Amino acid sequence: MRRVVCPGSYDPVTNGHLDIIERASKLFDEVWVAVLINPNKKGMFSIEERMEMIREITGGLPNVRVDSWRGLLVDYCKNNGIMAIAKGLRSVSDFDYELQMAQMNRELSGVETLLMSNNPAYGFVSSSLIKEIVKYGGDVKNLVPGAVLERLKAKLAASNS
Ligand code: COD
Repeated sequence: MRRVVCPGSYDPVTNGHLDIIERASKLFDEVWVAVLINPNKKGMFSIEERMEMIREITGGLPNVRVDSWRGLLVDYCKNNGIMAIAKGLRSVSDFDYELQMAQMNRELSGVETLLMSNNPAYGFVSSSLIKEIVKYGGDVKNLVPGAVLERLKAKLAASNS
């Protein structure tokens, strides 16, 4: 069983994330999408909301499951028999950061990291930019799945009421 993890904050999941998850699902028997909990960072969406959105948009991918984890990613991999970490690369600055994490994770546990070139259509997409644009009334409908767009609009409406 070849099992890979796609880890992230996913606050919220974007089309860029989804592209990586879909492509990983064609390469591995199982893809575990893990929402990593960072106790020092309060997000826009709760961990449960993030997981629900990912579940909704990956419902058509039978070998994808969604989970959350607080702690080191390498411990999550060890506990769950995960052989590799799949990440997307958008830019040179992503590369510097991702390479450092890949090397550290390999040093800590031997787990391999697969750095996948991103879909250029989403090379400029990040969860933080999406949230900022939505906050100021911008249109992100081509950049996030429909289910995520609805949740973003609901959050905006709630914060304005
Ligand atoms: N196109 C393609 N890929 C993308 C895009 C896009 N537009 N946007 C993001 N991605 C990919 C990137 O590979 C990114 O790594 C991943 O999706 C997740 O992105 P985010 O923004 O949701 O999440 P990050 O970058 O905040 O996630 C960082 C982790 C949570 C993975 C990292 O901090 C971690 O592993 N934390 C656990 C604690 C730990 O083990 N720390 C030691 C690390 S060495």
